[in-house]
Amino acid sequence: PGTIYLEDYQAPPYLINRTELHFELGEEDTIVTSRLHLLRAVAEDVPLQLHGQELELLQVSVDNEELAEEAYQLTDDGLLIHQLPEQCVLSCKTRIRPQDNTSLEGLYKSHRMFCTQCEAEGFRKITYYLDRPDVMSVFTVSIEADAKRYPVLLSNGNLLETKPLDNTRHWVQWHDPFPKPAYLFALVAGDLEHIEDSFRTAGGRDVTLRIYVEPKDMGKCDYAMDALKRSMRWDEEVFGREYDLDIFNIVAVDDFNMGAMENKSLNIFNSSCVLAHPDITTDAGYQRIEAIVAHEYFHNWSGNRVTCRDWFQLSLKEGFTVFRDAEFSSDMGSRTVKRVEDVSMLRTAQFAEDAGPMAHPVRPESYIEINNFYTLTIYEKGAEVVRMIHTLLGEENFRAGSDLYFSRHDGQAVTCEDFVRAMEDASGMDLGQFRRWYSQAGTPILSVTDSYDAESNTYTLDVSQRCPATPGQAQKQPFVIPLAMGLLGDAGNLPLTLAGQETDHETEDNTHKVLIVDQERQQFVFDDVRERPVPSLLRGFSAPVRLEYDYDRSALCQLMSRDDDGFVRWDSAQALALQVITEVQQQLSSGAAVVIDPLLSGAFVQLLEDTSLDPAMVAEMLALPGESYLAEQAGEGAADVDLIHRARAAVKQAIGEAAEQVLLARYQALSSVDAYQPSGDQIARRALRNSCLDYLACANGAHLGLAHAQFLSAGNMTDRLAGLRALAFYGAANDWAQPLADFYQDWRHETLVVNQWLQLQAAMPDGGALDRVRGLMEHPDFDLRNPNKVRALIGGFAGQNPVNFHRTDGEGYRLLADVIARLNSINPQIASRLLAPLTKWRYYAGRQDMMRGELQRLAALPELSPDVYEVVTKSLQ
Ligand code: HT7
Ligand code: ZN
Repeated sequence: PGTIYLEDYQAPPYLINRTELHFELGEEDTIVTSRLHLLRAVAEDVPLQLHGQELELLQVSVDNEELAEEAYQLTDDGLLIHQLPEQCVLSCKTRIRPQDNTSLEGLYKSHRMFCTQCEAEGFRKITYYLDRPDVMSVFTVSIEADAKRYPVLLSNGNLLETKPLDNTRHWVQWHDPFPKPAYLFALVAGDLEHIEDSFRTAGGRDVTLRIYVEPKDMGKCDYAMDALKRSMRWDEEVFGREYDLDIFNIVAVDDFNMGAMENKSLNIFNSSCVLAHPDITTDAGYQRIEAIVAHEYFHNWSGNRVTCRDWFQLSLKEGFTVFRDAEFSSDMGSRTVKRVEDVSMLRTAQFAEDAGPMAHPVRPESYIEINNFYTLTIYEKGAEVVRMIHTLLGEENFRAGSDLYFSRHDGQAVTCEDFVRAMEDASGMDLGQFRRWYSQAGTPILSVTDSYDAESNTYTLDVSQRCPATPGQAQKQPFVIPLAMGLLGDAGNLPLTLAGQETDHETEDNTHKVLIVDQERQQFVFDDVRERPVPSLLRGFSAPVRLEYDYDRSALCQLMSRDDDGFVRWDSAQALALQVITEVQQQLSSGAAVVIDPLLSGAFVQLLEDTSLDPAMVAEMLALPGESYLAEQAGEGAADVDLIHRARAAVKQAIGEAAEQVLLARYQALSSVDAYQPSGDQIARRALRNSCLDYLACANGAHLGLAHAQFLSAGNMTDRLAGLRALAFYGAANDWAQPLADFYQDWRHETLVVNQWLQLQAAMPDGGALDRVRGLMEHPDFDLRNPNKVRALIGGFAGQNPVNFHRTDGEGYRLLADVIARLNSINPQIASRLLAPLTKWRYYAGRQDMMRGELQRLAALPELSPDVYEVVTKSLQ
């Protein structure tokens, strides 16, 4: 497969002003007839190269005249047509087989339902087209199908007409007045039911809202509907964005490659990201649904009204929309907790991506398969880049920039550069050097040292930045890094006066500053500092960088308990735990006696004793850094999975023992008899209670009884699963075998719960995990063609069970590679995503050859999909 380069971008030679599609849905095949209203956009007569994949061409005509065979050519990736008039209607009739489409791209069947997924390049599997985001067209779509099997026929925009055809079939027509690229096209046909609600926009438009599901799921739509209405109101209030059509539909589908898709007015969702009920959905599940419903809705402006010129600009819509959905979630719940969750994920997974073989800038310069670039870098780091612009410009200027971006580019397909320019133009700020965040890959390292002069009362921060080399980028230029900070003194945060700068008495908060680090080395001197402070650095995680500052443990404890910034309090707890776990690793590997610093358990006891603190925040602070994060922190060639596991478990056990009384007290006090609500307050209480249970069960087998009792009596899925997980992680087989079997019996009719059951068993650290996973692959509820099941069982094993995935006999790697080899032809997108844990081979001491060996085995397979080929070959370089 070939590489595509950003620098080769050329505007399309033809436009498609209008697109008419007709679908004849059948049980054997589907016939698609297109009428494309073409206009040549260049002076000279160039042939038209339409994209097309896995299509059977039945007929092609221009202005109603069937084309002779020599007038066109079928090529490897589409249809080439010579000598077209400057303006014409090109019509193609093609046959496709959605029933056989296991890639879940284009038109496919999920159970008895037809549905589409066109982003990024799936439309070309439906008909011949200019399948690129800068070709925007007004779509009119008619669908005919058997009326009994498919009573509901949906597409984008407004329903124009519906009529019965003969005694078994019916016909509908939809029209979307907004020009859109093909990747936003959608079609759904099935025997679906829906709930309905309405929303009045700020401008007075009444919008009908519907959520379509299979009849069995009708009781699980209400939460998503409420989340949708909250999102619509929030986008009006915070970004001034109103919905623009009279109808907004969501459809839930069981077989889906990702979370959801923002097709214009017809969002299609993975059922796991929309269906909710207290019996089957955990608190985390509810929060995820709210965030994803919001994310897809927000795309109506950031993605649909203003879209991407080409796929190198993907972060233009994804980074901005993730930033928007994170702001929404922060406003709906706790801002600090949301920030902590996002940063924790970014530092564990995106930093690893940035340090690995697939590292790429937020705006990549080349790719082989675009599906491989729906990454944490594009989404999460892209959102961090937008967040930094927000920090640099301030709330008001940022909103002005966003307004200008939307008004200037409404109806256009644009670039990241256009976004940054709108921000500059609205604020008057120069973001010239800041643009490097879009073009340079890798995570910058911000190194800070300090000194205090008690005579002159000056405190100096020496800051330097560097960024490791990434594939194709050996040298990096300095980034613009907003470094939010404060100084902690004995009685709290100190007032800040930067030498040479007037003190701004106007600002309410003179204990917080954002320093702009834009050179390799810089010095910041603070005057009038009356005591040696502890620096509170990178507040709110103001930039996606690795911070190096040599904190001693007592400084970390001070920040943890007293700093004004919630993120720094959490981060200090993480840093303290990291230091202690690393020390225990060293003790274990040298054979020295294991001594676990009581400072950590003491600090955690203090946190637990303080009932004035937000329980959700306490739960976050008690969460020890995960094993993947610890491996990432160890660095290349230095991660010893077994040692990490043992050290982390020992520290956890020590905390559980030292804090036993307060853990028990809080566990009891936080119990609730209230009816389940996914409210912030209840979620926070359950989070802390289950974190207490986790420590207790880890520390002392006697507390497994608590876990078992909770499992049996829980009135909601969060508590039930937390009880089961504690038994499964800390008990012996006779503690968990029966509860796991009972759980399956109770919930086997709920696919989404069965997936949780698969995932839990895949992640259990006991020595039987590999055989159990192999066994579960044969379970009637496992299906290699369903991405949710593959993610739960195989993804759960490779991503959440480090000790078993990294078995010394290499069997864990073999299992993963075997599955990838099978999925390569079934669903290349999922196959390629599953590869991620193998690509991290450089980290793992003593395992590198085995991991590479599996990658080499995959590389040698015949007929490797471009998706898998790209990741495997780049990982082996
Ligand atoms: N814009 C969408 C990205 C996407 C996708 C979604 C579902 C299936 C396959 C997909 N390929 C790309 C989802 C989003 O970011 O909102
Ligand atoms: Zn998105």
